[in-house]
Amino acid sequence: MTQRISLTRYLVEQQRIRHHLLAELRLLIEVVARACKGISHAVTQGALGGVLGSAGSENVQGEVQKKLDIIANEVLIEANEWGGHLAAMASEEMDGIYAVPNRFPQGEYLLLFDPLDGSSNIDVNVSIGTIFSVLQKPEGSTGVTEQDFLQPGSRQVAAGYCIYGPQTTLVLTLGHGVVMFTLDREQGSFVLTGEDLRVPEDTREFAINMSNMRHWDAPVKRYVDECLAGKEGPRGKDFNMRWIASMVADVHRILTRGGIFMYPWDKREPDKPGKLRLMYEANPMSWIIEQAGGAATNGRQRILDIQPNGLHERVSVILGSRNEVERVTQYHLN
Ligand code: P6P
Repeated sequence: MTQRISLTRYLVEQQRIRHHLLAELRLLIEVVARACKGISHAVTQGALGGVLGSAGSENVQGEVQKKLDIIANEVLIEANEWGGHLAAMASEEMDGIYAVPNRFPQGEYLLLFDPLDGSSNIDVNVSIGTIFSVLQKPEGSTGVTEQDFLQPGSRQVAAGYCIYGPQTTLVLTLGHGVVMFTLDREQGSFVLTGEDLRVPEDTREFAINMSNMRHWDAPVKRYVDECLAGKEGPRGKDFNMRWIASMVADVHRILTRGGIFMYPWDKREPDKPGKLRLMYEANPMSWIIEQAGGAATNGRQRILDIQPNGLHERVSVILGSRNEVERVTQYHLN
C-alpha cells in the first residue's frame, strides 16, 4: 500500500522545498482544513443534525441563507479568529471585512471565503463546498481596510476548495500546481490522493445553465449552438452537457476530466457582469484551473488580471479546458 501523506506532512515538505512558503501560511491552511472538516461533519449530518432548510434570513447579497450557510460561516470565522495567522477575513455571508480583534494574535494574511457554495443543493443532497482565497496584507498597512483586500487574483498566495460530496475532498494550490486530499474520516485527517492535477486542453463537455439561453450575449450563444450542432456542425464532434448548479462540483469535475464552465453576463441584470463573485469564487477557482493547465476569462480578459473595485464584485466566468475557453473568448473579441 502506498505511504499515506497527510496534509500536514505535505505542507511541511513543501515548506522545506519552497522557502517562501512561510510556516504562518502553512498553519493558516491547516486551520482552514480543520474548519472544513467541521463543516463536512455538519453537512453530512443533514436532517439528523437539524441543519437543513432556511435560516429565515438574507445575506448581504439579498439571498436567503440556509442554516448551513450560517453554520459554515461561523465555523470558519471561529477557527481563524484565534488561529493567529490572519489580519482579517471576508465572506460572501458578511457585508464588510472582519478584522481579527486585538485580543487574538494577529497575522499577515487576508482570508476570503464562500463558506458554503451551492447551498441551494443542500436540501436535495447534492455536492456543495467551501471556496477560499488567501492574500497578503499590503506592506506597511497599519489597520486593515476593505481596500487592502481589493487585489487582483494574480496576487493570491493560496487558493482552494473543499467539496462535500460522496467524499470530502480538499483541492489546493500554492502556485506550484494543484494537489488533492481526501478526508479519511476514521483517522480524521486529509490524505494526499492527487498531485499535479491537469485539465485536458480539449473537451466534449460544457457546463452552463441552459434555461438562460434567451438572455445570453451573441458569442456565448454562438459557442453553445456549435456544441449543440454536434458532429454535423462546425465543431465536427458531439458534446455532452452537465450543470450541477454548484460551482465547486462543476469545477471539480472539470479539474478531474476536463470541460468548460460558463456563467456569463446575461441581459436579466444588464448592469451586472454576471452572477458569480470575483474575490471568493472566480479568483480562487481561476487560479486552481490555471495552475492545472486550464484557462479562465470573463470573456474578454484573464480573470486573475481583473482589478477589483468591491469586495462582493461580480464577474462573468468562462473557465476550464484551455482550447475551449480560448475559443469562447475569441468569439467575444471578434
Ligand atoms: P443557477 C450557487 O448558487 C452558485 O453561486 C454557483 O455555485 C453555481 O454555479 C451557480 O450559482 C448556479 O446558478 O442560476 O444555475 O442556479
